[in-house]
Amino acid sequence: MSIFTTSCPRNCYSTCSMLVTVENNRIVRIDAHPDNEATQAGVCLKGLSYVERQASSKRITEPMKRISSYSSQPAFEKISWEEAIDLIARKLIFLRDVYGPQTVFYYAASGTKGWLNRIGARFWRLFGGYTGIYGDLCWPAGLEASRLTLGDNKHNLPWDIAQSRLLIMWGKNPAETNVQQMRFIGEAQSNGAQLVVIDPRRTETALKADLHIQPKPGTDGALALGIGYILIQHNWIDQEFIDQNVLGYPDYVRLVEKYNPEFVAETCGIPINQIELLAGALGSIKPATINAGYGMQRYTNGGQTIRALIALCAITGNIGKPGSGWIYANLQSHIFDPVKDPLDSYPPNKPDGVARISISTAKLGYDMLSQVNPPLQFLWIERGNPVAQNPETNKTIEAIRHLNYRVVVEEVMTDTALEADLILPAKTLFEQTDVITAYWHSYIQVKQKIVEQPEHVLPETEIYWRLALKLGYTEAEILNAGIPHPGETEKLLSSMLASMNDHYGSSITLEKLEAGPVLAPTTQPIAFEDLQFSTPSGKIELFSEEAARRWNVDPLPAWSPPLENSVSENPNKSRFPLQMMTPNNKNSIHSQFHNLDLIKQVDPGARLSMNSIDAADRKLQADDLARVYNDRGQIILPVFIDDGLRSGCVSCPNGYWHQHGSGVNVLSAARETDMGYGAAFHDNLVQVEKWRESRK
Ligand SMILES: Nc1nc2c(c(=O)[nH]1)N[C@H]1C(S)=C(S)[C@@H](COP(=O)(O)OP(=O)(O)OC[C@H]3O[C@@H](n4cnc5c(=O)[nH]c(N)nc54)[C@H](O)[C@@H]3O)O[C@H]1N2
Ligand SMILES: Nc1nc2c(c(=O)[nH]1)N[C@H]1C(S)=C(S)[C@@H](COP(=O)(O)OP(=O)(O)OC[C@H]3O[C@@H](n4cnc5c(=O)[nH]c(N)nc54)[C@H](O)[C@@H]3O)O[C@H]1N2
Ligand SMILES: [Mo]
Repeated sequence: MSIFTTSCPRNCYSTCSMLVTVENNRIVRIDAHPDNEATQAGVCLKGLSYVERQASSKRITEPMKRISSYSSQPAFEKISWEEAIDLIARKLIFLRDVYGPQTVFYYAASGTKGWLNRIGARFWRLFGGYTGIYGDLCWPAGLEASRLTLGDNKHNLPWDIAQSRLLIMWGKNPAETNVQQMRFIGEAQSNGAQLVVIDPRRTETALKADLHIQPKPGTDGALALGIGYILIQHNWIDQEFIDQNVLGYPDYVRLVEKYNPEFVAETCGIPINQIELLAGALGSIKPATINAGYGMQRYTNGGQTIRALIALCAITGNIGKPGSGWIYANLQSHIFDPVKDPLDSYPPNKPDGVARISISTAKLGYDMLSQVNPPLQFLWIERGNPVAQNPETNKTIEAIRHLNYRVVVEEVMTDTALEADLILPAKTLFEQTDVITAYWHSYIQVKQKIVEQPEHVLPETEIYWRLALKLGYTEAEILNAGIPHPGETEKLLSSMLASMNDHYGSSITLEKLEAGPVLAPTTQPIAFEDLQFSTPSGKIELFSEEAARRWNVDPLPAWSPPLENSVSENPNKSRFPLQMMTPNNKNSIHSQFHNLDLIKQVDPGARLSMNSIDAADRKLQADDLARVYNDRGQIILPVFIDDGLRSGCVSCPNGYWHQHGSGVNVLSAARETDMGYGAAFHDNLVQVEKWRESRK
């Protein structure tokens, strides 16, 4: 029996450090690592379920070739790695000769973190070029809004909020999505802090709040400007902080003039007294922290909304001090970026035709189909499940089926794997050593190889190595492209750590990380304590010329209604009157985990949450099956009556599988956010009707 330090590489705030017990090449126990101050209290149920996940018979452990056509039930047969690599190489050479290398579409998403993820793009670059994606499904509108306003995406270390006296969880639901944070929220509350939650749903987090405000979805920007109006009217602002650190305050004052409480109450659909209560709290309680989640920026006005929220921290002087600040994303551990390897820089859309073409991840299906020069013929997917997770599933499937050949590297038979011609088995987190960073705390961590993988599983790095050899490249050429020899991936990680150490004067080695997590060397425990903002003006920019230039938005954080929303003038509003939200779920990380027995025991499965008023209007009762539809598609879900949900909204978590009929992205639109090229998932109007009565 041995115990190893490792970390959870899922795309999740917490990015827990773990101690994992291994017996006879089996994972038998998972514990929290005591040295990570953010996650030492315990791992979540998903983390515990790795014991089952690692040994699961549902895992794909050999290359599998499709033997059925698309019109029949998908069927696959096992083939050897030699056959698989040979098949791929022949396809690639032929298609590159006929169409050029960009006929290959390389799609990778957020299934796992790790520095070795970059090897994929290096391989396709060696190949001569490829088509890739731009944008991100997750958080980019808010990242860009924070960068434009503050210069950097960073915040105080997680435990600092225990010192806060006023905590505003704005569109964030840590009780489900960042459970480790609840400990520090609890500490703050025991110290007397007030907790405000702003969310159209009465979430598990909202149940703990002193004040829960439920605005109409997509109206938070107006609410923030309305709070600004009251703060200014009562002079509850920090004039000295503003004079020294804020650009564009007089313009902001003019902007908020029309956001009087009556207008804001009407726009957001909330009582005036709640607006006044929140403004009163923010104007009088210090220090205060505003923590925004990522759900709220998945609208066509998401970036501007986030800018309007940060402005509240700026005008009240709640930045750069303990217990205060703006929490969105903490990229202080992403410190390899400034020392970026030249092998990873890639000139996008180079006109000579031997480079990368980029298409939008938010508009994936449409953009895939519209490529003509060259048309896309070959798809390689790893660490992603676009059929389930990208907007407009029916379009995504149409585009995937339109191709000539599809390779999917996967652990399990996902919706996307079911579309493949060839499935290659993927490693798990316990089967290859890598280094990972986080976006909530700022620890650098190792994710260790602690078990031998099943005989026919290869990590992506080795798949690429073998494929490159088969394509006829010499070992020297492959190494030169930055693709490590299969036995030398750890050497590559060590050399990356060494160049990082050179840059920062630090001394982080793999051996050190094997003992426990290490805070990134330049971590500022209190972000912006030095009041240095790397914006064009060097100040916090409420007025941002760059925002206007880059994204064609108002240079001020003005509010406008989202495109497909109950508050906008949308021609389809009468046909589709309900706003559909598709938040994240405690028991899964997007499309991962809920196929496991341990998780099934606690997870209720996909269901449509609905207010009883909206349900009664449609003669729906609990457990009835409802048809949820719009012009993009339909899904059938059991009804869950939830009077904590704002009337006019319905909700079902994303991540459930399309193959079970529960994929919510059948309904969402392939549409970008106002900045950052994110996906506006929640700009989504639907109608609901009875499909069948409950048989319970
Ligand atoms: N409607 C709606 N849709 C959403 C969202 C929403 O709020 N609403 N949220 C969006 C957000 S925030 C995100 S981040 C995305 C997430 O969407 P994706 O990035 O697609 O993430 P996952 O579903 O977590 O994982 C994708 C796959 O990676 C596989 N995988 C895990 N580890 C490895 C590995 O080491 N190698 C390989 N080859 N595969 C691996 C998993 O088995 C899984 O099937 O979804 C987005 N989709
Ligand atoms: N258990 C678990 N943890 C996760 C993940 C997971 O899938 N499962 N995913 C990880 C990832 S990749 C991400 S991006 C994060 C996301 O973490 P969060 O941002 O906390 O999660 P979301 O569920 O996307 O959105 C948070 C809340 O925003 C609310 N919301 C939606 N629209 C609006 C609006 O217009 N206004 C307001 N005020 N609120 C609104 C939703 O009701 C939801 O409760 O979580 C990470 N952690
Ligand atoms: Mo995400």
